[in-house]
Amino acid sequence: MTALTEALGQRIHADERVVHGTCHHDCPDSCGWTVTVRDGVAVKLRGRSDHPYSAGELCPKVNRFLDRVYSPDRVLQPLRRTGPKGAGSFAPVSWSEALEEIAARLHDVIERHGAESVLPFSDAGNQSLLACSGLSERFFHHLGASHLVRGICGPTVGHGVRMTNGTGLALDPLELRHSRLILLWGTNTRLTNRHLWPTIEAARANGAKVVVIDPLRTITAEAADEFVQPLPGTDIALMLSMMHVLVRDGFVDRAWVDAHTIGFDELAEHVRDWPPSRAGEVCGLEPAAIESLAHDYGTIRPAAIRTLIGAEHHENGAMFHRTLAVLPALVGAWRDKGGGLSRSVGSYQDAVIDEAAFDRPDLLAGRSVRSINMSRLGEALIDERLDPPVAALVVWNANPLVTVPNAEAVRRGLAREDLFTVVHEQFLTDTARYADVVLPATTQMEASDVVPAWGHLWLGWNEAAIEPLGESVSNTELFRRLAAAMGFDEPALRADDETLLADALGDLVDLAALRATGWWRVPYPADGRPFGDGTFPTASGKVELVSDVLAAMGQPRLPTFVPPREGPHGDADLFARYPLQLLTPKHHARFLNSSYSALPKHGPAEGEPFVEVSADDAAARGLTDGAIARVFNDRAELTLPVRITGRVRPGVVVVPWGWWGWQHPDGRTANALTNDTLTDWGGGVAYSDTLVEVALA
Ligand SMILES: Nc1nc2c(c(=O)[nH]1)N[C@H]1C(S)=C(S)[C@@H](COP(=O)(O)OP(=O)(O)OC[C@H]3O[C@@H](n4cnc5c(=O)[nH]c(N)nc54)[C@H](O)[C@@H]3O)O[C@H]1N2
Ligand SMILES: Nc1nc2c(c(=O)[nH]1)N[C@H]1C(S)=C(S)[C@@H](COP(=O)(O)OP(=O)(O)OC[C@H]3O[C@@H](n4cnc5c(=O)[nH]c(N)nc54)[C@H](O)[C@@H]3O)O[C@H]1N2
Ligand code: SF4
Ligand SMILES: [Mo]
Repeated sequence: MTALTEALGQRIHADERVVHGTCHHDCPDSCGWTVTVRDGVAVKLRGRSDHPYSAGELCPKVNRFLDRVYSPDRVLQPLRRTGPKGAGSFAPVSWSEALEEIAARLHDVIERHGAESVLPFSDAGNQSLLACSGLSERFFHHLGASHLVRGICGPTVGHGVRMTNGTGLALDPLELRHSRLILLWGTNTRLTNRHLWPTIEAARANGAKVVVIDPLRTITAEAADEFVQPLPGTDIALMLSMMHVLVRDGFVDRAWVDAHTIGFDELAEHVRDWPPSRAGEVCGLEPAAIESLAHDYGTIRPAAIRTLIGAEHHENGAMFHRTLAVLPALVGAWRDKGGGLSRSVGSYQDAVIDEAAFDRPDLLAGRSVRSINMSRLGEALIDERLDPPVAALVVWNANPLVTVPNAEAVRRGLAREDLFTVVHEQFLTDTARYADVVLPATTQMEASDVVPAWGHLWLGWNEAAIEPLGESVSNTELFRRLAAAMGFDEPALRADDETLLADALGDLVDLAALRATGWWRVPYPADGRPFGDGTFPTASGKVELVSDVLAAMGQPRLPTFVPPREGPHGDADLFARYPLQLLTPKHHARFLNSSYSALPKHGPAEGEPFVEVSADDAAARGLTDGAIARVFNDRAELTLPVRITGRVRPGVVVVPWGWWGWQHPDGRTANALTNDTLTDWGGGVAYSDTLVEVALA
C-alpha cells in the first residue's frame, strides 16, 4: 500500500477493478457509468465523471441499479409454466429442455398455420445495439415470421417533422445553450431528460426565457419562466394561431421564407382563420396568452423549440410535429446558432449504423410478410378473423401487458390457451407471468455492447463488468440458441457479437476509439446549425409549408387541426358519457417505464397508484382528497384513491403509469383504460387521447 492510498484510507483489494459502461435504458440521456468489481461482484456503481454529456451523474432509478442486478427476484434460469396463464406458477427447467420445447412448439405452429403465425414482440428495454437489433431480425426474417411495426415511441415525431423538413434531423439539444427563447413543448425535461436541464439553466443564466407548453403542470413547468397549459391534443390550433399572429403582426422573416420555403402565401391565407380568440376556445387558453407567446416567438432570437416524445401520442400526433416544424421556418430561426427545432438526435446516430447489416432483410428470401403494429397487440391476439392467427409470441426487451394501450385486450390475448408464449426477461413481469416458457436475460452489467443515444451525439461503449448471473443470456445469445435449437444452419444466425458490431459500424465508426475512450461523437454540422445554409432534403429543397407528399397520402397538405375523435372536439356522444381527458404519463423519478416499480426500494418510495383530479372536477363529483374513486370508460374500470391537485386543469385527469398489475388495487394498470387508435401517420398510437369518467366508488 502506498503512502497516498494509506492517507486516503483506501483498501486495495486483491481482485478489484473498475469497468466503464453506458446505461442501456430507453432514455435520451445514455449516461456513462463506472462499476467497481471486487472478486467478480459489482460492488459500486457511479456516474462516470468525465462523460461528455452526463458528467458524473446518473439518476434516482439507476443510482440503485445494483439492487436490480442482484435482486432476489431476478429470473436466473429457464422456467416452464405449471399453472394457469397469468398465475405466475413456474418450475425451473434446463436450457436444453426449454429450447427443445420451444423448437417443437414453433415447428408445430409453423406447420399448422405458416410462419407468419409467429409474432416477435420487442421494444427498447435495452436499447444497446446488439440487445436491440443484434440477431433478432435475422432470426425472424429467416423464419418468415410476421413483422412487428415498432411505433410506440418516436417514429411519429420523426415522420411528422419529415413532412415539413424532408428529414428528422434537428438541432443538437446542447446548442440550446445559445438560445434566448426556449419553448419546451410537450416534454418534461427535468424528469425524462434530466441531464439536459443544466444546459437550459446555462441558457437562462445568459438571459434566456424558458416557456413550458404542457397540459400538466409538471416539475418542468414549475421551474419555467412561463407556463402555457392547453387541453391535450389541441396544440395544433395553438400553433396555427401563433402563425396567424406572426403573419398579422409582421414577424415573419420574409427574406428567409422567400428563399427557403414553399407555400407561404397559401399558409398565410390558411391561418387567417385562426385568430387567438378561436384557438383560445379550442385549447382552453386566454387569447392574450397566445398573443404573448407568438410575440415572444416573433421577437426573441435565437429561438429554439424543444420537444421529445410525449406529444406524439395523439390521433393527430404526426400533424402536431409537422406543424411544429413550420414555426422555426416562419421566423427564420434556423439561421441562428441555437435556433430551430430540437428533438431526438437518434437520426444522426442512425446515419453511422448500418441497420441492414444487423437485420439482413435478404434472409426473407423474397417473401413478403404481414405487418402487425405493436400498439395493437391486443387486437392481433384476439381478432378471430386474423388469418393466420397469431399462434406463437416471442417477447424480449418489453413488458407489453403494462406498456401497450388497451391492455385488457392484451391480457385476454395472452390468456389464450392455444397461444404459445416465450418471454426472455430479467424479472417475472406482468407479461412474463403469462408465458409458457420464461428465459433468463442478462442485465447491462453482464454483456458488452454499443449504446446509441437519442438525447446527445455520443455513441457509448458498455463493457461487461461481471459474468452473466445464473443461467442468464444476452439477447444475441438467446437468438443464437434459438436458431440452433430450430435446426437452422444459416451462418448469419450464428454470428458472434464482435462480427455483428464490426459489420454494422465498422465502415463509419472508429470502434477501437469508441471502446478505448468509452464514447465516440457522431458527425454533426461544425457550426452547430443543422440547416445553416437553408437547404432541406425535401423534393423542393425547401421547407414545405404545403406538402404534396402529405396530399398523396390523403392527409391535409397544409398544417391542419384535426380534432382527435376521443377528445372534447371529437365524438360528441363519447364525450358526453366520458367528459374527462385522461393522461397516463411518466411521472415517477424512480421509474423507467415499467422497469422499476416492482423493486422494493423504487416502487414503495413513489407511494401508490392514484388518480389526480382538479378541485373543480372533484367538487362536481363529490370527490374528496383520499376518497376511493372508479375511473372508467368502455375499455375498463380502475379503482384508485383520489388526489386533488393543481397540476391538472379542469377537464383533465391523470393516472400515472409504470406500476404493475399487483400494485393496482384491481390488478389493472393505467393502460387498461387507454386508446389504441393509431396516429394519423408514422405508426404511433394515441394513448393520450383517452376519455374517462370518474365517480365515487
Ligand atoms: N424518469 C423517467 N424518465 C424517462 C422515462 C420514464 O419512464 N421515467 N421514459 C423514457 C422514455 S421511453 C421516453 S419516450 C421519454 C419521454 O420523454 P418526454 O417526451 O419528455 O416525456 P413524456 O412524459 O412522455 O411527455 C412529455 C409531456 O408531454 C405532455 N403531453 C401529453 N399530451 C400533450 C399535448 O397534447 N400537448 C402538449 N403540449 N403536451 C402533451 C405530457 O403531459 C408530458 O408532461 O422519457 C424517457 N425518460
Ligand atoms: N400509458 C402509457 N403507456 C406507455 C407510455 C406512457 O407514457 N403511458 N410510454 C410508452 C413509451 S414512450 C415506451 S418507450 C414504452 C416502453 O415499453 P417497454 O419497452 O415495454 O417498457 P419497459 O417497462 O421499459 O420494459 C422493458 C422490459 O425489458 C426488460 N429488459 C431490459 N433489458 C433487457 C435485456 O437486455 N434483455 C431482455 N430480454 N429484456 C430486457 C426489462 O426487464 C423490462 O421488463 O411504453 C409506452 N407505453
Ligand atoms: S435511465 Fe437515463 S438518466 Fe438514468 S442513468 Fe440511464 S440514461 Fe442516465
Ligand atoms: Mo419511449
